[in-house]
Amino acid sequence: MRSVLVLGGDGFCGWPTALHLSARGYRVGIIDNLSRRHIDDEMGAGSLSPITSIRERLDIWRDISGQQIDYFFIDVARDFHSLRDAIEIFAPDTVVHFAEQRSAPYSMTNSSHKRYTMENNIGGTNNLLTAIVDLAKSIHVVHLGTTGVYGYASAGVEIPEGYLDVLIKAHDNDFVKRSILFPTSPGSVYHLTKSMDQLIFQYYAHNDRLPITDLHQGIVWGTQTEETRQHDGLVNRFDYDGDYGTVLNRFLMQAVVGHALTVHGTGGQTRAFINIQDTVRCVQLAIDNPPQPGDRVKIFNQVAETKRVRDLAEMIAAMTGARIAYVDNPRNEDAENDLLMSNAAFRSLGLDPILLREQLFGETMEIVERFKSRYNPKMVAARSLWTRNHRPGLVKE
Ligand code: NAD
Ligand code: USQ
Repeated sequence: MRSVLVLGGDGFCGWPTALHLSARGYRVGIIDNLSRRHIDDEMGAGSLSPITSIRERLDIWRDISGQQIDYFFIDVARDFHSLRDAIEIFAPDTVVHFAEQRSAPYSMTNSSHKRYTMENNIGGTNNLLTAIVDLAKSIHVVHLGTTGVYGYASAGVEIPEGYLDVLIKAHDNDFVKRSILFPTSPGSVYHLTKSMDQLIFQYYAHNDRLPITDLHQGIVWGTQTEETRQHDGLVNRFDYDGDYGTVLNRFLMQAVVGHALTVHGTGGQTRAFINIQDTVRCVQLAIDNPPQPGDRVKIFNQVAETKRVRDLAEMIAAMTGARIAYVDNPRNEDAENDLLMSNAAFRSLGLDPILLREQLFGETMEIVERFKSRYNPKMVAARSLWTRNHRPGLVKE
Protein backbone atom coordinates (compact mmCIF):
# COMPACT_ATOMS: atom_id res chain seq x y z
CA MET A 1 0.00 0.00 0.00
CA ARG A 2 1.43 3.39 -1.01
CA SER A 3 1.57 6.07 1.69
CA VAL A 4 0.87 9.66 0.69
CA LEU A 5 1.20 12.81 2.77
CA VAL A 6 -0.95 15.63 1.38
CA LEU A 7 0.33 19.12 2.29
CA GLY A 8 -2.56 21.57 2.05
CA GLY A 9 -5.05 18.70 2.38
CA ASP A 10 -7.79 20.93 3.85
CA GLY A 11 -7.98 23.10 0.71
CA PHE A 12 -10.11 23.11 -2.44
CA CYS A 13 -7.87 20.71 -4.39
CA GLY A 14 -6.17 18.98 -1.44
CA TRP A 15 -9.32 17.78 0.38
CA PRO A 16 -10.88 15.88 -2.55
CA THR A 17 -7.43 14.52 -3.46
CA ALA A 18 -6.95 13.12 0.05
CA LEU A 19 -10.38 11.43 -0.11
CA HIS A 20 -9.83 10.13 -3.65
CA LEU A 21 -6.57 8.46 -2.62
CA SER A 22 -7.96 7.15 0.67
CA ALA A 23 -10.93 5.60 -1.15
CA ARG A 24 -8.50 3.78 -3.46
CA GLY A 25 -6.46 2.11 -0.75
CA TYR A 26 -3.62 4.58 -0.29
CA ARG A 27 -2.59 5.30 3.31
CA VAL A 28 -3.17 9.07 3.56
CA GLY A 29 -2.06 11.80 5.97
CA ILE A 30 -2.82 15.53 5.78
CA ILE A 31 -0.65 18.47 6.84
CA ASP A 32 -2.37 21.86 6.90
CA ASN A 33 -2.08 24.99 9.05
CA LEU A 34 -5.67 26.06 8.16
CA SER A 35 -4.33 29.39 6.85
CA ARG A 36 -6.94 29.39 4.08
CA ARG A 37 -9.73 29.37 6.69
CA HIS A 38 -7.97 32.24 8.51
CA ILE A 39 -7.77 34.23 5.25
CA ASP A 40 -11.57 33.81 4.95
CA ASP A 41 -11.86 35.53 8.33
CA GLU A 42 -9.35 38.22 7.38
CA MET A 43 -11.24 39.02 4.16
CA GLY A 44 -14.72 38.66 5.65
CA ALA A 45 -15.41 36.15 2.85
CA GLY A 46 -15.98 32.44 2.96
CA SER A 47 -16.87 29.33 1.05
CA LEU A 48 -20.41 29.39 -0.33
CA SER A 49 -20.74 25.73 0.63
CA PRO A 50 -20.65 25.32 4.43
CA ILE A 51 -17.47 23.34 5.06
CA THR A 52 -17.13 21.45 8.32
CA SER A 53 -14.01 21.65 10.51
CA ILE A 54 -11.07 19.48 9.54
CA ARG A 55 -11.73 17.19 12.53
CA GLU A 56 -15.41 16.73 11.64
CA ARG A 57 -14.54 16.05 8.00
CA LEU A 58 -12.05 13.38 8.95
CA ASP A 59 -14.43 11.74 11.45
CA ILE A 60 -17.23 11.62 8.88
CA TRP A 61 -14.88 10.11 6.31
CA ARG A 62 -13.74 7.45 8.79
CA ASP A 63 -17.37 6.54 9.61
CA ILE A 64 -18.35 6.33 5.94
CA SER A 65 -15.31 4.63 4.47
CA GLY A 66 -13.71 2.87 7.41
CA GLN A 67 -10.46 4.65 6.42
CA GLN A 68 -8.42 6.71 8.87
CA ILE A 69 -6.67 9.87 7.57
CA ASP A 70 -4.06 11.24 10.00
CA TYR A 71 -3.92 15.01 10.43
CA PHE A 72 -0.95 17.19 11.42
CA PHE A 73 -1.43 20.90 12.16
CA ILE A 74 1.86 22.32 10.84
CA ASP A 75 2.91 25.49 9.05
CA VAL A 76 5.25 24.03 6.43
CA ALA A 77 6.83 27.42 5.70
CA ARG A 78 7.60 28.30 9.31
CA ASP A 79 7.90 25.09 11.30
CA PHE A 80 10.63 23.10 9.62
CA HIS A 81 11.26 20.77 12.56
CA SER A 82 7.62 19.68 12.93
CA LEU A 83 7.44 19.12 9.18
CA ARG A 84 10.60 17.02 9.24
CA ASP A 85 9.30 15.01 12.24
CA ALA A 86 5.90 14.42 10.60
CA ILE A 87 7.58 13.11 7.44
CA GLU A 88 9.79 10.85 9.54
CA ILE A 89 6.85 9.49 11.60
CA PHE A 90 4.40 9.07 8.73
CA ALA A 91 7.10 7.69 6.38
CA PRO A 92 5.32 8.45 3.07
CA ASP A 93 6.40 7.15 -0.35
CA THR A 94 5.00 10.37 -1.86
CA VAL A 95 4.34 13.92 -0.63
CA VAL A 96 1.78 15.89 -2.63
CA HIS A 97 2.43 19.61 -2.12
CA PHE A 98 -0.66 21.88 -2.38
CA ALA A 99 0.25 24.05 0.64
CA GLU A 100 0.72 27.47 -0.93
CA GLN A 101 -1.13 30.80 -1.00
CA ARG A 102 -2.86 30.36 -4.33
CA SER A 103 -4.73 33.54 -5.19
CA ALA A 104 -3.12 35.91 -7.70
CA PRO A 105 -5.36 38.87 -6.64
CA TYR A 106 -4.66 38.26 -2.92
CA SER A 107 -0.93 38.24 -3.68
CA MET A 108 -1.25 41.69 -5.29
CA THR A 109 -3.38 43.51 -2.69
CA ASN A 110 -0.60 45.14 -0.65
CA SER A 111 3.01 44.74 0.43
CA SER A 112 2.03 42.55 3.36
CA HIS A 113 0.26 40.03 1.08
CA LYS A 114 3.11 40.15 -1.44
CA ARG A 115 5.65 39.31 1.26
CA TYR A 116 3.44 36.67 2.85
CA THR A 117 2.84 34.92 -0.49
CA MET A 118 6.54 34.92 -1.30
CA GLU A 119 7.70 33.73 2.13
CA ASN A 120 4.94 31.15 2.50
CA ASN A 121 5.26 29.57 -0.94
CA ILE A 122 9.01 29.63 -1.39
CA GLY A 123 9.69 28.86 2.28
CA GLY A 124 7.33 25.88 2.27
CA THR A 125 8.77 24.37 -0.90
CA ASN A 126 12.35 24.75 0.29
CA ASN A 127 11.53 23.36 3.76
CA LEU A 128 9.87 20.29 2.27
CA LEU A 129 12.79 19.44 0.01
CA THR A 130 15.38 20.17 2.71
CA ALA A 131 13.51 17.95 5.18
CA ILE A 132 13.52 15.05 2.72
CA VAL A 133 17.24 15.50 2.03
CA ASP A 134 17.91 15.69 5.81
CA LEU A 135 16.06 12.42 6.35
CA ALA A 136 18.02 10.80 3.50
CA LYS A 137 14.82 9.28 2.09
CA SER A 138 13.83 8.78 -1.52
CA ILE A 139 10.36 10.31 -1.38
CA HIS A 140 8.57 11.35 -4.55
CA VAL A 141 7.38 14.98 -4.39
CA VAL A 142 4.35 15.87 -6.52
CA HIS A 143 3.84 19.64 -6.60
CA LEU A 144 0.85 21.62 -7.85
CA GLY A 145 2.20 24.38 -10.04
CA THR A 146 0.37 26.49 -12.57
CA THR A 147 0.11 26.99 -16.32
CA GLY A 148 0.56 30.68 -15.45
CA VAL A 149 4.34 30.17 -15.25
CA TYR A 150 4.42 30.21 -19.07
CA GLY A 151 2.79 33.65 -19.15
CA TYR A 152 -0.14 34.68 -21.32
CA ALA A 153 1.37 36.44 -24.27
CA SER A 154 0.29 34.66 -27.48
CA ALA A 155 3.25 32.31 -28.05
CA GLY A 156 2.23 31.37 -31.60
CA VAL A 157 3.13 27.74 -30.78
CA GLU A 158 1.70 24.92 -28.71
CA ILE A 159 3.18 25.31 -25.22
CA PRO A 160 5.15 22.14 -24.44
CA GLU A 161 5.20 20.35 -21.06
CA GLY A 162 7.76 22.38 -19.15
CA TYR A 163 10.78 22.11 -21.41
CA LEU A 164 11.78 23.78 -24.64
CA ASP A 165 14.29 22.23 -27.03
CA VAL A 166 16.60 24.94 -28.34
CA LEU A 167 19.61 25.23 -30.64
CA ILE A 168 22.23 27.66 -29.37
CA LYS A 169 24.74 29.11 -31.79
CA ALA A 170 28.26 28.31 -30.49
CA HIS A 171 31.37 30.47 -31.17
CA ASP A 172 32.49 28.08 -33.96
CA ASN A 173 29.12 28.78 -35.62
CA ASP A 174 28.00 25.26 -34.90
CA PHE A 175 24.72 24.67 -33.03
CA VAL A 176 24.48 23.10 -29.58
CA LYS A 177 21.23 21.35 -28.59
CA ARG A 178 19.76 22.06 -25.16
CA SER A 179 16.48 21.34 -23.40
CA ILE A 180 15.72 24.23 -21.08
CA LEU A 181 12.82 25.19 -18.83
CA PHE A 182 10.25 27.08 -20.91
CA PRO A 183 10.95 30.77 -20.20
CA THR A 184 8.71 31.97 -17.39
CA SER A 185 6.63 35.12 -17.58
CA PRO A 186 4.77 35.46 -14.26
CA GLY A 187 1.82 37.85 -14.19
CA SER A 188 1.49 38.26 -10.39
CA VAL A 189 3.55 37.74 -7.22
CA TYR A 190 1.70 34.45 -6.80
CA HIS A 191 2.73 33.31 -10.30
CA LEU A 192 6.25 34.54 -9.56
CA THR A 193 6.47 32.12 -6.60
CA LYS A 194 5.42 29.23 -8.85
CA SER A 195 8.10 30.23 -11.35
CA MET A 196 10.69 30.27 -8.56
CA ASP A 197 9.47 26.88 -7.30
CA GLN A 198 10.55 25.47 -10.66
CA LEU A 199 14.18 26.45 -10.09
CA ILE A 200 14.12 25.06 -6.56
CA PHE A 201 12.88 21.74 -7.95
CA GLN A 202 15.50 21.73 -10.69
CA TYR A 203 18.24 22.20 -8.11
CA TYR A 204 17.11 19.43 -5.70
CA ALA A 205 16.38 16.97 -8.51
CA HIS A 206 19.92 17.47 -9.80
CA ASN A 207 21.94 17.94 -6.61
CA ASP A 208 20.13 15.50 -4.28
CA ARG A 209 18.56 13.19 -6.88
CA LEU A 210 15.06 13.76 -5.47
CA PRO A 211 12.29 12.37 -7.71
CA ILE A 212 10.02 15.36 -8.38
CA THR A 213 6.93 15.88 -10.51
CA ASP A 214 5.62 19.41 -11.12
CA LEU A 215 2.03 19.65 -12.36
CA HIS A 216 1.33 22.82 -14.29
CA GLN A 217 -2.37 23.06 -13.63
CA GLY A 218 -4.92 25.32 -15.31
CA ILE A 219 -7.90 26.99 -13.60
CA VAL A 220 -9.91 24.41 -11.67
CA TRP A 221 -13.70 24.53 -11.90
CA GLY A 222 -16.50 22.49 -10.29
CA THR A 223 -16.88 21.62 -6.63
CA GLN A 224 -17.68 18.03 -5.87
CA THR A 225 -15.99 14.71 -6.59
CA GLU A 226 -17.15 11.13 -6.24
CA GLU A 227 -16.11 11.13 -2.56
CA THR A 228 -17.10 14.65 -1.40
CA ARG A 229 -20.62 13.98 -2.71
CA GLN A 230 -21.12 11.09 -0.30
CA HIS A 231 -22.06 13.24 2.72
CA ASP A 232 -22.95 16.92 3.27
CA GLY A 233 -20.20 17.09 5.88
CA LEU A 234 -17.60 16.21 3.23
CA VAL A 235 -18.61 19.02 0.85
CA ASN A 236 -15.72 20.78 -0.88
CA ARG A 237 -15.19 24.54 -0.57
CA PHE A 238 -16.66 26.88 -3.21
CA ASP A 239 -14.94 30.27 -3.45
CA TYR A 240 -16.78 33.05 -5.27
CA ASP A 241 -15.25 36.25 -3.85
CA GLY A 242 -13.15 38.66 -5.91
CA ASP A 243 -9.86 37.26 -4.60
CA TYR A 244 -10.25 33.48 -4.40
CA GLY A 245 -13.20 32.80 -6.69
CA THR A 246 -11.93 31.62 -10.06
CA VAL A 247 -13.57 32.80 -13.23
CA LEU A 248 -15.80 29.91 -14.29
CA ASN A 249 -17.12 29.13 -10.81
CA ARG A 250 -17.73 32.86 -10.31
CA PHE A 251 -19.73 33.11 -13.53
CA LEU A 252 -21.83 30.05 -12.64
CA MET A 253 -22.55 31.48 -9.19
CA GLN A 254 -23.31 34.93 -10.59
CA ALA A 255 -25.78 33.42 -13.07
CA VAL A 256 -27.68 31.65 -10.29
CA VAL A 257 -27.93 34.62 -7.93
CA GLY A 258 -28.83 37.10 -10.67
CA HIS A 259 -25.58 39.08 -10.64
CA ALA A 260 -24.19 40.23 -14.00
CA LEU A 261 -21.22 38.13 -15.20
CA THR A 262 -18.12 40.20 -14.37
CA VAL A 263 -15.97 39.96 -17.51
CA HIS A 264 -12.65 41.81 -17.08
CA GLY A 265 -11.87 44.18 -19.95
CA THR A 266 -12.86 42.72 -23.30
CA GLY A 267 -12.79 39.17 -21.94
CA GLY A 268 -10.21 38.33 -24.60
CA GLN A 269 -8.00 36.44 -22.13
CA THR A 270 -7.64 32.76 -23.04
CA ARG A 271 -6.90 30.39 -20.16
CA ALA A 272 -6.56 26.65 -19.52
CA PHE A 273 -9.23 24.79 -17.50
CA ILE A 274 -9.67 21.48 -15.72
CA ASN A 275 -12.51 20.01 -13.66
CA ILE A 276 -11.84 19.18 -10.00
CA GLN A 277 -12.64 15.49 -10.61
CA ASP A 278 -9.80 15.38 -13.16
CA THR A 279 -7.45 17.19 -10.77
CA VAL A 280 -7.69 14.29 -8.34
CA ARG A 281 -7.34 11.70 -11.13
CA CYS A 282 -4.25 13.45 -12.49
CA VAL A 283 -2.59 13.61 -9.08
CA GLN A 284 -3.12 9.86 -8.68
CA LEU A 285 -1.62 9.23 -12.15
CA ALA A 286 1.39 11.37 -11.21
CA ILE A 287 1.86 9.48 -7.93
CA ASP A 288 1.72 6.14 -9.75
CA ASN A 289 4.25 7.19 -12.42
CA PRO A 290 7.19 8.73 -10.56
CA PRO A 291 10.47 9.77 -12.17
CA GLN A 292 13.61 7.87 -11.13
CA PRO A 293 16.12 9.45 -8.70
CA GLY A 294 18.54 11.48 -10.82
CA ASP A 295 15.96 12.17 -13.56
CA ARG A 296 15.17 15.76 -14.40
CA VAL A 297 11.93 17.14 -12.93
CA LYS A 298 8.95 15.54 -14.66
CA ILE A 299 6.56 18.28 -15.80
CA PHE A 300 2.96 17.65 -16.89
CA ASN A 301 0.47 20.24 -18.12
CA GLN A 302 -2.60 19.40 -16.05
CA VAL A 303 -5.23 20.89 -18.35
CA ALA A 304 -8.29 19.66 -20.23
CA GLU A 305 -8.86 22.51 -22.69
CA THR A 306 -8.37 26.23 -23.26
CA LYS A 307 -11.20 28.81 -23.49
CA ARG A 308 -11.56 32.56 -23.92
CA VAL A 309 -13.20 34.33 -20.94
CA ARG A 310 -15.85 36.14 -23.01
CA ASP A 311 -16.77 32.87 -24.77
CA LEU A 312 -17.36 31.30 -21.36
CA ALA A 313 -19.49 34.26 -20.32
CA GLU A 314 -21.51 34.07 -23.54
CA MET A 315 -22.01 30.32 -23.14
CA ILE A 316 -23.32 30.73 -19.58
CA ALA A 317 -25.43 33.77 -20.52
CA ALA A 318 -27.04 31.80 -23.37
CA MET A 319 -27.76 28.91 -21.02
CA THR A 320 -29.15 30.93 -18.13
CA GLY A 321 -30.22 34.33 -19.48
CA ALA A 322 -27.65 36.07 -17.26
CA ARG A 323 -26.45 39.58 -18.19
CA ILE A 324 -22.80 40.21 -19.01
CA ALA A 325 -21.04 43.24 -17.50
CA TYR A 326 -17.73 44.29 -19.04
CA VAL A 327 -15.80 45.83 -16.13
CA ASP A 328 -12.44 47.65 -16.14
CA ASN A 329 -9.77 45.00 -15.81
CA PRO A 330 -8.12 45.30 -12.38
CA ARG A 331 -5.20 43.16 -13.59
CA ASN A 332 -2.16 43.91 -15.68
CA GLU A 333 -2.71 41.37 -18.48
CA ASP A 334 -2.94 41.39 -22.26
CA ALA A 335 -6.44 42.27 -23.44
CA GLU A 336 -6.40 39.37 -25.91
CA ASN A 337 -4.26 36.26 -26.14
CA ASP A 338 -4.31 32.87 -27.83
CA LEU A 339 -3.32 29.77 -25.92
CA LEU A 340 -2.46 26.32 -27.24
CA MET A 341 -1.15 23.87 -24.69
CA SER A 342 -0.04 20.24 -24.87
CA ASN A 343 -1.50 17.75 -22.38
CA ALA A 344 -0.02 14.72 -24.16
CA ALA A 345 1.64 13.26 -21.05
CA PHE A 346 -1.58 12.76 -19.07
CA ARG A 347 -3.44 11.62 -22.16
CA SER A 348 -0.76 8.99 -22.75
CA LEU A 349 -1.38 7.76 -19.19
CA GLY A 350 -5.07 7.30 -19.99
CA LEU A 351 -6.66 10.61 -18.97
CA ASP A 352 -9.83 11.33 -20.96
CA PRO A 353 -10.62 14.75 -19.47
CA ILE A 354 -14.03 16.14 -18.66
CA LEU A 355 -14.79 19.02 -21.03
CA LEU A 356 -17.00 22.02 -20.28
CA ARG A 357 -20.55 21.00 -20.81
CA GLU A 358 -23.94 21.83 -19.46
CA GLN A 359 -24.44 18.69 -17.41
CA LEU A 360 -21.52 19.51 -15.11
CA PHE A 361 -22.38 23.18 -15.06
CA GLY A 362 -25.74 21.95 -13.80
CA GLU A 363 -24.12 20.20 -10.88
CA THR A 364 -22.13 23.29 -9.88
CA MET A 365 -25.25 25.43 -10.23
CA GLU A 366 -27.18 23.04 -8.00
CA ILE A 367 -24.58 23.57 -5.29
CA VAL A 368 -24.97 27.33 -5.67
CA GLU A 369 -28.77 27.04 -5.65
CA ARG A 370 -28.63 25.01 -2.43
CA PHE A 371 -26.38 27.44 -0.59
CA LYS A 372 -27.25 30.79 -2.17
CA SER A 373 -28.66 32.14 1.11
CA ARG A 374 -25.01 32.29 2.23
CA TYR A 375 -24.04 34.53 -0.73
CA ASN A 376 -22.82 38.01 0.21
CA PRO A 377 -23.09 40.44 -2.75
CA LYS A 378 -20.39 42.65 -1.22
CA MET A 379 -17.80 39.92 -1.82
CA VAL A 380 -18.24 39.72 -5.60
CA ALA A 381 -16.27 42.73 -6.88
CA ALA A 382 -12.55 42.29 -7.53
CA ARG A 383 -10.83 44.65 -5.09
CA SER A 384 -7.18 43.93 -5.77
CA LEU A 385 -5.42 46.18 -8.30
CA TRP A 386 -2.22 45.13 -10.08
CA THR A 387 -0.68 48.60 -10.31
CA ARG A 388 -1.39 52.04 -8.94
CA ASN A 389 -2.43 53.12 -12.44
CA HIS A 390 -5.38 50.75 -12.41
CA ARG A 391 -8.84 51.84 -11.40
CA PRO A 392 -11.30 49.57 -9.56
CA GLY A 393 -13.50 47.24 -11.65
CA LEU A 394 -16.43 49.57 -12.36
CA VAL A 395 -19.46 47.99 -13.97
CA LYS A 396 -20.07 49.45 -17.47
CA GLU A 397 -23.01 47.26 -18.53
P1 NAD B 1 -6.50 26.40 -1.23
O1 NAD B 1 -6.07 27.73 -0.72
O2 NAD B 1 -7.93 26.04 -1.19
O3 NAD B 1 -5.67 25.24 -0.48
C1 NAD B 1 -4.35 25.38 -0.04
C2 NAD B 1 -4.26 24.73 1.34
O4 NAD B 1 -2.90 24.84 1.80
C3 NAD B 1 -5.14 25.43 2.36
O5 NAD B 1 -5.91 24.48 3.07
C4 NAD B 1 -4.16 26.16 3.28
O6 NAD B 1 -4.62 26.25 4.61
C5 NAD B 1 -2.90 25.28 3.15
N1 NAD B 1 -1.64 26.02 3.37
C6 NAD B 1 -1.21 27.15 2.76
N2 NAD B 1 -0.02 27.51 3.25
C7 NAD B 1 0.33 26.57 4.17
C8 NAD B 1 1.44 26.42 5.03
N3 NAD B 1 2.46 27.29 5.06
N4 NAD B 1 1.48 25.33 5.84
C9 NAD B 1 0.47 24.42 5.83
N5 NAD B 1 -0.63 24.53 5.07
C10 NAD B 1 -0.69 25.61 4.24
O7 NAD B 1 -5.92 26.29 -2.73
P2 NAD B 1 -6.26 25.22 -3.86
O8 NAD B 1 -7.16 25.85 -4.83
O9 NAD B 1 -6.61 23.93 -3.25
O10 NAD B 1 -4.83 25.10 -4.55
C11 NAD B 1 -3.90 24.11 -4.13
C12 NAD B 1 -2.64 24.20 -4.97
O11 NAD B 1 -2.99 24.01 -6.35
C13 NAD B 1 -1.96 25.57 -4.86
O12 NAD B 1 -0.57 25.41 -4.77
C14 NAD B 1 -2.34 26.25 -6.16
O13 NAD B 1 -1.34 27.13 -6.56
C15 NAD B 1 -2.49 25.09 -7.12
N6 NAD B 1 -3.45 25.41 -8.21
C16 NAD B 1 -4.76 25.70 -7.93
C17 NAD B 1 -5.63 26.03 -8.98
C18 NAD B 1 -7.08 26.39 -8.74
O14 NAD B 1 -7.76 26.80 -9.71
N7 NAD B 1 -7.60 26.27 -7.54
C19 NAD B 1 -5.15 26.01 -10.29
C20 NAD B 1 -3.82 25.72 -10.54
C21 NAD B 1 -2.97 25.41 -9.49
N1 USQ C 1 -11.60 37.08 -14.78
C1 USQ C 1 -12.71 37.76 -15.24
N2 USQ C 1 -13.75 37.97 -14.38
C2 USQ C 1 -13.74 37.51 -13.10
C3 USQ C 1 -12.62 36.79 -12.64
C4 USQ C 1 -11.57 36.60 -13.50
O1 USQ C 1 -12.77 38.18 -16.40
O2 USQ C 1 -14.73 37.72 -12.38
C5 USQ C 1 -10.46 36.83 -15.70
C6 USQ C 1 -9.12 37.31 -15.15
O3 USQ C 1 -8.89 38.67 -15.47
C7 USQ C 1 -8.17 36.35 -15.85
C8 USQ C 1 -8.97 35.06 -15.99
O4 USQ C 1 -10.34 35.43 -15.84
O5 USQ C 1 -7.88 36.80 -17.13
C9 USQ C 1 -8.62 34.00 -14.97
O6 USQ C 1 -8.74 34.53 -13.65
P1 USQ C 1 -8.96 33.54 -12.40
O7 USQ C 1 -9.12 34.38 -11.19
O8 USQ C 1 -10.00 32.55 -12.71
O9 USQ C 1 -7.58 32.71 -12.39
P2 USQ C 1 -6.10 33.10 -11.95
O10 USQ C 1 -6.01 34.39 -11.24
O11 USQ C 1 -5.25 32.93 -13.14
O12 USQ C 1 -5.75 31.99 -10.88
C10 USQ C 1 -6.35 30.69 -10.81
C11 USQ C 1 -6.00 30.09 -9.44
C12 USQ C 1 -4.48 29.90 -9.35
C13 USQ C 1 -4.01 29.07 -10.53
C14 USQ C 1 -4.43 29.71 -11.84
C15 USQ C 1 -4.13 28.83 -13.03
O13 USQ C 1 -6.46 30.94 -8.38
O14 USQ C 1 -4.17 29.21 -8.13
O15 USQ C 1 -2.62 28.94 -10.51
O16 USQ C 1 -5.87 29.88 -11.84
S1 USQ C 1 -3.63 29.78 -14.39
O17 USQ C 1 -4.70 30.75 -14.71
O18 USQ C 1 -3.44 28.86 -15.46
O19 USQ C 1 -2.42 30.50 -14.05
